[in-house]
Amino acid sequence: MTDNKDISLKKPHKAQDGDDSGNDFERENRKQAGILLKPRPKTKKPSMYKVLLLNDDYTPMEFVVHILERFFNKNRQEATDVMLHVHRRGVGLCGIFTYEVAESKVQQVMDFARMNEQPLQCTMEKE
Ligand code: TYC
Repeated sequence: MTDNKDISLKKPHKAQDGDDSGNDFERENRKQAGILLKPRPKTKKPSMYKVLLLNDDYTPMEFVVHILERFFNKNRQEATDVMLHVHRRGVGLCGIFTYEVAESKVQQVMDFARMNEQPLQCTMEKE
């Protein structure tokens, strides 16, 4: 048995794209009115992760620009802007991805830096 007191304690359902099934309160009211409810889609938006580059005193600027073009599909101007941001501020955003993609980008950058004997560091954090 569900009444409004129970459902008010739950996190309200947030409608996503293609979900016209309404929030918990609307659904409860429709149910009470005897309206047949469409089941909610059981899809969830994935958590997203920022991939960040860290500054250091040794990695050449041109190498960092190359990384941003090669692994983050930036054009030369975008790559240069991000690189200079990292150089000046210490950290900068390369892109935002699902967990698996972010993890793979970090691994590719770290492998490529190590292969080229550069100390460049790349990390990810939950958005
Ligand atoms: N600070 C480096 C230099 O002066 C350039 C650099 C930029 C290094 C960004 C790392 O993520 C980085 N050569």
